[in-house]
Amino acid sequence: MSAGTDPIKLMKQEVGKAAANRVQSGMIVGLGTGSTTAYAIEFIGNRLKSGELKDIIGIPTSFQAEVLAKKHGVPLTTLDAVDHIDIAIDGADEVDPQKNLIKGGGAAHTREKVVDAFADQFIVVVDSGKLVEKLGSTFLLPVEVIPMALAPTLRAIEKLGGKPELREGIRKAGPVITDQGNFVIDVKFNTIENPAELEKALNNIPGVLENGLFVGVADLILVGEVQEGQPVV
Ligand code: ABF
Repeated sequence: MSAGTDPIKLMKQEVGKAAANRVQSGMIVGLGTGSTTAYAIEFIGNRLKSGELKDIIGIPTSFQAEVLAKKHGVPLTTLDAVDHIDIAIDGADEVDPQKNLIKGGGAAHTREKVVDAFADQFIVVVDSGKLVEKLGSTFLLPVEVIPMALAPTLRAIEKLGGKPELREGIRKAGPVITDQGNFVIDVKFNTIENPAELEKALNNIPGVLENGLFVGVADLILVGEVQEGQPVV
């Protein structure tokens, strides 16, 4: 694998490796989405190939995670076939000092929250640019909504003080469609003073499936940063 000399890529690579090194033989591992977790999946695959790691099985949180796991030889199963998840490794878009997260930049937060919250230990892998004092400062809050409820949901989110926008595809015209066949609304809140309260209020809107606030779910945050040009975790 080569991350070239790009410090951000090197940082993501190092933090992905650090997370992969916490996986022990025999574990059931939740596999997240995003470019940082992609390195963790690749390193898990490398450890399996070298024989250093044996008998682990992955639970993917998205189609992207599934494709990457297969590419790197990480065996997969589903939640129906296990009674626990030892470790989940996943990325985030923002992390606050209380380890609360905003996730969902990859439109996969619904399945991610199921796997990450179910795991005995949820390890978040981020570069230092994701650390914020207050959630919502740098990233819009994703909300997954069933298509027929889009209009009333937009109005309900405005009543909560948010500025909602339907997420449009970049490569493909039209709204982004999640793995569940739903839409994603990205919401600007001036400040998110009480993430726990907002997470519940949003999920209480009829038609909302899940939102990207992960409150009290993360157990360990692995942060990559670059010091004197070298990535450290
Ligand atoms: C996924 O990882 C998403 O929840 C989040 O948007 C993304 C962050 O990706 P990256 O590591 O590429 O910044 O879990």
